[in-house]
Amino acid sequence: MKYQSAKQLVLIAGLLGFGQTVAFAHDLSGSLGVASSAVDYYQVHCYDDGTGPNGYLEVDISDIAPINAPKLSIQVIKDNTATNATDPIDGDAGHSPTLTVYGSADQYYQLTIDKTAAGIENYAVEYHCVTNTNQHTGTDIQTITDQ
Ligand SMILES: [Ca+2]
Ligand SMILES: [Ca+2]
Repeated sequence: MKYQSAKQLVLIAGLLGFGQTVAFAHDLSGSLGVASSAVDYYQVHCYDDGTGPNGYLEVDISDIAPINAPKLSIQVIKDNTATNATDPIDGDAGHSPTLTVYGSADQYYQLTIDKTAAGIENYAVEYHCVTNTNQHTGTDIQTITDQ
C-alpha cells in the first residue's frame, strides 16, 4: 500500500457526547486525490467489547474544506449490498444522512468514500458500532486503500 505524505488518516476514539445513547464516537479524517475516480476503502469490525454484541453500524460523512465542485459520498457494503449517503453541501456544518446498517454480533463492514468529479477533497466520517440496546460497542477500523 503506497503512502502519500499529503494524506493523513487520523483516528480518534473519544468522548464527544453526541446523541442520547451513543456516548463514544469514532471520527475518521481523510482526503481523496485529484482523480475523479479516487476511492478510499476501509474495513470496520464491530464486535462485543464487553458492552454487548453488535447490532448495527452507524456512519455519516461530512465534506469539509476546501469547497470544491465534487460531492462526497460514503457507501457501506455488507453481504454484497451497498447503501449510500451523500453530503449535499461542501464546507458547512451539516453531514450526509446517517446510514444505519444492521449486522451480526461480530460483523465486518466495508466502507468506501468517493466523489463525483476531479479535484482534491477532504472528509470527516463518523462511524460507530452499536448494540441493539443502543450502547456503543467494540469498533475497529483498518485502511484498505488510501487514494
Ligand atoms: Ca470539500
Ligand atoms: Ca456538509
